[in-house]
Order: sequence, then structure tokens, then C-alpha cells
Amino acid sequence: MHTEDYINRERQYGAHNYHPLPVVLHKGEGIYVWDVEGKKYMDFLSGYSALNQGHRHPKVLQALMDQASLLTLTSRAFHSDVLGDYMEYACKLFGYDKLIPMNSGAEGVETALKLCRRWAYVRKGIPVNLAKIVVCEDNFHGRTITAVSMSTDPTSYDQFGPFTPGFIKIKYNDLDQLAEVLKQEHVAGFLLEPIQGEAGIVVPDEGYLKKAYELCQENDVLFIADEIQTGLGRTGKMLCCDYEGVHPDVLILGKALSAGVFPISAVLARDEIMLCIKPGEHGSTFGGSPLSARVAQAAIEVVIEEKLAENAFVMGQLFRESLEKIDSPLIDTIRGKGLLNAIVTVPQDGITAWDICIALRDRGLLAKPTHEHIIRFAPPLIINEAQLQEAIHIIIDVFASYHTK
Ligand code: IF1
Repeated sequence: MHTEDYINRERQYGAHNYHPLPVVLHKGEGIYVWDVEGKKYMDFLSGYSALNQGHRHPKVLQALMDQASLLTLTSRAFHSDVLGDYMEYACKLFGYDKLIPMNSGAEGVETALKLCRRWAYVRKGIPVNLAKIVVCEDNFHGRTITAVSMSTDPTSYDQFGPFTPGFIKIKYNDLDQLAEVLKQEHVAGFLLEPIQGEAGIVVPDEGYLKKAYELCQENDVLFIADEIQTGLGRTGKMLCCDYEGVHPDVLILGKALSAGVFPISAVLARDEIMLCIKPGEHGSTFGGSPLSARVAQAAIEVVIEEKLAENAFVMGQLFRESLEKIDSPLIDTIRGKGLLNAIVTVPQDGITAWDICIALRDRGLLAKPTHEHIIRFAPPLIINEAQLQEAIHIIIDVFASYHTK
């Protein structure tokens, strides 16, 4: 079987809900992946930031194998001897009283919304079923009915209604609009991504997170940070909110919480919020499994032990500085924080972001376009300077190749 055969089989038997780059991967290690023809690539997508620690990180694999040889699942009907250890570790590290373990990011988001609504009724005194949660235009919080109910992107929500009510959509990075909307009655929470990922790595103005957080505090509204993509070192700090000294009331983690092994998410909050949900009122069969507890703890430990946030900060500066120097009419802007970056292109002469990604692929670098004209660059955070320089050269080469034609 060759690349085309694998692609055709997937297309024949798989739902057509994706349009992947034509490359069929077989193996991964660190920042590299290999395709079925044996070609090696640098992975500049990192499973949408789930692979911050790199492919098959040895410490995480060891935790996975050790725990798999003992006990994989208890369900939450019984205790395990490892879950509490992980919860204590994560709570102390991030500064929260309690953690609720989930699986996918979308589930983490749903959990945070349920917590917020429940808190609104039990603690804030909003009349039952009237709570409103403020979200931002161009957000991405997952694919569930409720997540797409918050979306302003027709590709996400069109013909999937009826939608979940109770959301107010405001502009991202607009403090005036936030201040205004917080005056409405029955507002319980403000959910946002500290950097909008799917929107194209949209970084808000400096001070936005801090001021938004303060506005929420003044109005007794929960500040809920979706750090599923921005968390765990990706943006050059452990959490993106750390840049502005913001400690979210509710913190959602996912993706790299498993180092790319399987879906692990978590929501952290203080007791006043978390204890609003009582036994039987929320849960998950797999969330908090012994396997996920061990893997998640190892995944976080790697971020700390290997100073991945610090590395992302330094490598990110270097990356953006180098890309800024590229003089190409195809490039509009370079933006990002840490190792969550994007080139906004100006499609011209029939050259699209997709074409550029194909050219990058041919030269051994995998990246994915988003919104037709934006290319995301998000390598594993374990990348070193020599590897990053190699990637930069590939990117420079690809853009240069279009002018010489
Ligand atoms: C897909 C983008 C990234 C997320 C934030 C929750 C979730 C995500 C901030 C849900 C998921 C994904 C899912 C993936 C593409 C992707 C993505 F391009 F859409 F924007 F990462 F940048 N909150 N993001 O980014 O987490 O339920 O998927 O575990 O193909 O849908 P999930």
C-alpha cells in the first residue's frame, strides 16, 4: 500500500468531516513524524497542541505502560490509588481547591458551563434556568451541540440546530462591550480563549485579560478560561493567563494534558464553585481513570521538568523574529505567543495557504492552513534551536521559491 491507497481507503470508509493534508503518517518520535514511504517531517501542528511534550515522550509512555499493567479503568463508582495523587498535584500546582476530570476538550468546556450555571443558581441567586454566559465572536470551544451553539462560524453551527440558549456573544478583545454586557441581569460567567486558536491565533491586546478579569470580579461573574490549547507551556508560560497575572475562577485544560496519548481534560475551580455539583449530578465513565491520572500527571511533570514553557518563550521569540525578516508579498502578518504562531498570507497569483503547506510538506515540514489564508506553526515545545533554525530555513525557502518563478 502507498500513500494514495491509504488516503483512498480512508475516504471510502470514513466520514468526510475532514480535509487532511495528503500525508499518511506511520511513526512519531519527539518533534518528528515519518510517513508510510519512510519520509521524515518536522511536526509543526503537534496534534493541535496536544503534543507539547513531543511524540511518544518516554516518561509519559512509561507512566502509561506501568499503569496499563496494573489497572486501566475503575469508573468513578470505585476509588483508585492514583487519582487523588494526580488531583492533589494539579490543584497545588495551578492553585485551585478541586479538579474534575474529563476526557475531550469539548467535555471540559461543557463541564465548566454546567459548573458556572449551577454556581449562578446556588451561590449567586440567579433564578433557575435564566443564567447567561458571555462568549466571544470567532471562539472555538469544541463540536458538541452546546459548543457550536456558542460559535459564530457557520461551518461549525449551520444546520445543526436547534441550539442551546443562554449565551451572549460579544466581540473578542473589546472591553467596552464586555463592561456593557456585564450590566445585564443574570450574567453568570464569561468564557474565553486567552488566545483564539481556530480564529487564526488571534492575540488580544496587552492588558485585555487582566481588565476583563477585573470587570468580571466587580460584577460577580465567573471568569472561565479555555486554556485547552493555550495551556501547559504552549504560549511561553505555564498558562497563557499567567502573562497578566490572571487566576481564572474556572480553568479548563485538555490536549497536552495527555501529551497526545488519548483525550484527557480537566476543570479546576475553588470549592465555592466546584462543590455546587453533588454526587450523581455530573460525571464520565472514563474521566479520572487510573490510566488518565498517571498519564496526565506525567504529562504535566514533563512540562515543568523540561522547562517547556521557558523554551517555548525563547524559541517563539526567535521564530517570530526570523519570520518577520522574510520579505514576501505573500505574507501579511506574523503573530502569536510562545510556540503558538501563525503567518497570515495574502493569497495571490493563485497561491493559497494550502499550496504553501503542500510545499512545506514536500520539504519536510508539516503545518496546516486554517481559514484559507492563515498557516499555523505550533511545533512540540521540546524543539531545540538547531531544529527551529532548520524549520525557519524551510519556511524561508518556500516563500522565496514563489518569487523566483
Ligand atoms: C478539530 C482548531 C485547534 C480548542 C479549544 C476546546 C476545544 C478545542 C480552545 C475542543 C479544540 C481543535 C479541535 C480540532 C481542531 C482544533 C483547533 F483548529 F479548530 F482551532 F486546536 F486550533 N477549546 N480544538 O482549540 O477540544 O473536544 O477537540 O478535545 O478537528 O475539531 P476537543
